[in-house]
Amino acid sequence: MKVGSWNEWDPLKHVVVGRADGTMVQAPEPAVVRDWPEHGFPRGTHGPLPEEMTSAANEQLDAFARVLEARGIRVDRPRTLDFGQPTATPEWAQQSMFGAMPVRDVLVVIGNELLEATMSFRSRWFEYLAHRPLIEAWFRADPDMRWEAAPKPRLTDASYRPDFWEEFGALPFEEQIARVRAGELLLTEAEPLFDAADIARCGKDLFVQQSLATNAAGIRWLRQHLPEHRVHGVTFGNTHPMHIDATWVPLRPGLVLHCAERPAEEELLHHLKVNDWQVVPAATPGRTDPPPLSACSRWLSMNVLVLDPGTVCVEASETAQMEQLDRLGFEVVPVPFWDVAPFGGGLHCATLDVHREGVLEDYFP
Ligand code: ABU
Repeated sequence: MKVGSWNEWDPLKHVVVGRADGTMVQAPEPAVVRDWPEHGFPRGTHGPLPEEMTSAANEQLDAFARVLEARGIRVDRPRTLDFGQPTATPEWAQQSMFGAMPVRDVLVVIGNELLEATMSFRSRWFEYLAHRPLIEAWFRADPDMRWEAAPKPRLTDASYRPDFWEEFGALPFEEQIARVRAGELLLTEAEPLFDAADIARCGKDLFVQQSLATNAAGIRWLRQHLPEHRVHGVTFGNTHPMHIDATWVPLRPGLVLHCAERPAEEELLHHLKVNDWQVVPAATPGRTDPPPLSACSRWLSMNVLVLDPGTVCVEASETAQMEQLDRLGFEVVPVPFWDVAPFGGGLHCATLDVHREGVLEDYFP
């Protein structure tokens, strides 16, 4: 048993695969406004995702776990909690939690360190508890594991721009993008906030997206916490940035898959180019619509899980994405996963790599 992973592509030995049970359409909170009347959740309502959707998602999650185990990869699963229960801190109360499917959002392994993210939604404040029994067991089993948790945020109203959703939604596209580039989105800079899924790991270099879940103070905290790394704060031309792993996906040394609809900053592209990295625009997704009951986009098509530098798991219906990765020299493992998408994401979102073989390398010397 070893906790250790430096990047997104070294040979995967141990992974967590999330669970769909009890996932909620969250109750309203400053960070979250849901309005899905066509699926039975008009604005202001909340509740569990339908039972038949949950069963279908769990079947695909279980099947994915079996695919990984058949390749000799150890798979752990989180526990589920009663995500429908109200929660509170001394400073706020929230009518529901969220779920335990997108493990990637909550936790990240950097070297031998397991780091719990701050999270930035009140409904996700306690989500780490779904994973704590696993983390405790790893800590007992691996004497070299470091266990860190970023400062637990207060998430008072001071952490959110008031009326953000109404005001931002009314802006023209170009102005929305300018706000994204300036880091003037939902979150204020009152305290460090980040979701772990905004981090893409490339050895010594960590690319961290400033987003609706991650602020500049969160990126600064990561930079100070990881002094041996180069932590790059990055933005993309995406009006609703939320997690980097359907936008900027390192596949192996020298190769990043990039969502061309969400252009990267010139500075980031230059950084890769001078180090001979190739930035490849991802294939157009097969689907035209986002998943139901979800804040994710159709670009989950590129939310792949790399098993080793030559092997990648891709959602089984995304044929263009599979063909592109095949042409790039990968063995492609098709994994049916679209029924999981409403529960918070794709194959990368649903997982946490606990152990990948390999050592810290500098890919951008
Ligand atoms: N949470 C990962 C997916 C984000 C997106 O669809 O862009």
